[in-house]
Amino acid sequence: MASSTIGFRIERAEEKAAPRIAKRTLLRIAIVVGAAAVAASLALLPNPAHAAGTPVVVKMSDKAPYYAPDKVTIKAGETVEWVNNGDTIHSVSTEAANAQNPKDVSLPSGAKAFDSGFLAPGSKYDYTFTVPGTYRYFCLPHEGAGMVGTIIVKK
Ligand SMILES: [Cu+2]
Repeated sequence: MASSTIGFRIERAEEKAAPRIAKRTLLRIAIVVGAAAVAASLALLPNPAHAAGTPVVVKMSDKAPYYAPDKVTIKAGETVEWVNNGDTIHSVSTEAANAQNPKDVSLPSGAKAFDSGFLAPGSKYDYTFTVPGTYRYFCLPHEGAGMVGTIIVKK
């Protein structure tokens, strides 16, 4: 009596588990297919930097121009992606408290400061700008060397 109850429970558990695994597998396939479709569509675009939904890329390097381009104009809601192409750490910061020169930082009123933290060579930092205005930012280790940039966000 007791053992048949246990057996029944195990059977029920297996029945429940089976469709869950199948759904997960389907989800994984969908993600892979979706990612492949996105990659294929990006490859076909003539200027991915300004295509909807793709970030504008600013390359960071160890010598001037440290941020390339150092001045970028985007629309509100667009994303900028900083990519560290150098051999040393870099960062992106609008934290006035961390700047050596207050002129190297500016934020439109209502915008919150952001800071990437230290980015190792090869790593990236994305920030989506929602508040229009002019943003001046700097690299924490290299502000003194002139590693500063500007993002202008239009409405
Ligand atoms: Cu730097």
